[in-house]
Amino acid sequence: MPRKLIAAAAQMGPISKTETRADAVARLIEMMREAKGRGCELVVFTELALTTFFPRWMIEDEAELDSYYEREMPNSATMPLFDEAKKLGIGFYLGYAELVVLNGVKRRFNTSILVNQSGEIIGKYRKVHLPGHAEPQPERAFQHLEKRYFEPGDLGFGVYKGFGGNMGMAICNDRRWPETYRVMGLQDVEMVMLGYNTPFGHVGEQAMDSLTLFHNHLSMQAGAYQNATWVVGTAKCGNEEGSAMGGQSVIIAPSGEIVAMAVTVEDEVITASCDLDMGETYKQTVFDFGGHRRPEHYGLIVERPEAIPPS
Ligand code: CDT
Repeated sequence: MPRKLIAAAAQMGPISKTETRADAVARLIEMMREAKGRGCELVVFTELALTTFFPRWMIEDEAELDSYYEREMPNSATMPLFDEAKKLGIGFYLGYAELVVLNGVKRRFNTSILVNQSGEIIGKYRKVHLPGHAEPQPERAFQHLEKRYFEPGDLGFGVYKGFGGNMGMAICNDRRWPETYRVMGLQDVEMVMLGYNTPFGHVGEQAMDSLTLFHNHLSMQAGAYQNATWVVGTAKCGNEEGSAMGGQSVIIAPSGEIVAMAVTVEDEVITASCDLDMGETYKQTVFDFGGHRRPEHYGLIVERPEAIPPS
């Protein structure tokens, strides 16, 4: 009996600076209902899904900066999303900016949670790979100040039991790093969920920037195939406050094949029926980790000789 999970990526078009949490949550709920209507048990929202992508600006006023973060989850603004999920019996991944006050010190994380079909949080992840800069770059039209506004996640890449399988989370820039998938692959992950906000031209090298959409898929397809896992990648995209961001949200099978892809840069739900057993075929053959991986020969943990012997 195959373990089928019907999953959705709920891509979001831009969220303007003036949109409230209630506005964003209403959009998420509408897409959640659409996903449920198509038989989904899980909907993957994007990174920082409740606000505009504020790291594009240098924000000096602390109260203004704080206004982009959630101090608790759920809270009064997001409770309608949790209530609707419970009513519909659908789970979700949600990205948001998290502010924790510990011993009077503010700690800021770029966070995602996994909520089950009963509306309970069953997993939490804090983004590890923070791109961009800590100081503004005057030559740039838009900043990317994630290094200023967040600290690296301290929860590791956990894998959670839920939705009939082993579920993992990552956030945006994490998707470019093989370690992200491998750490979860070594925990038998069967579906990696991630949201992203990827502005065009963010590197500042034309040759590389023209490959933004290619690199987006390349990294997720490679991560899926090499770790025999499903990957659901959900964009926030379109022209947000003058910054154009890539879309092409995808659902990728353990074969590395894209089985569903968004075609707009607006709110758009894509779905796929994901056989969670599919990865097992790969894990018993080409990616039999136990049989074929040789970490003891990778040279990382093996002592190197002090000096190369004379010839
Ligand atoms: N949000 C995020 O991590 N975006 C990065 C692009 C910006 S790098 C300056 C990404 O890897 O997609």
